[in-house]
Amino acid sequence: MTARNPAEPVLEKERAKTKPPSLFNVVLLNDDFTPMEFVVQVLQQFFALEREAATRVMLQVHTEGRGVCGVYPRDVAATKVERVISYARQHQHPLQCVMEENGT
Ligand code: TYC
Repeated sequence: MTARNPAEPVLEKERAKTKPPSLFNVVLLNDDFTPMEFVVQVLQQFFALEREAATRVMLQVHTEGRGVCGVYPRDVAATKVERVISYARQHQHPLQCVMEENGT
């Protein structure tokens, strides 16, 4: 290797500082009390799912304990979680909804 000329400036590659914004899964959790029909309506109303898709997600949550309702940027996901929980509480149901970073 030839030694570099110490009089010559060294230009180092700058690290990219901007990552694409993270996406978040909005996840519905199972419980023993919220009626299935209420969950289906929540999935239709807040996640724009057709009745069939909403029923599939509801049944997945019911049997497996949790299910992804949708994938959104951070702010949108946080608002969905807030609205779903607030709506469920207004109707006296313990339905739980959380967001988690989507690794992919
Ligand atoms: N396990 C509830 C029942 O048997 C139904 C349910 C499904 C509740 C999905 C919450 O996120 C949920 N009535």
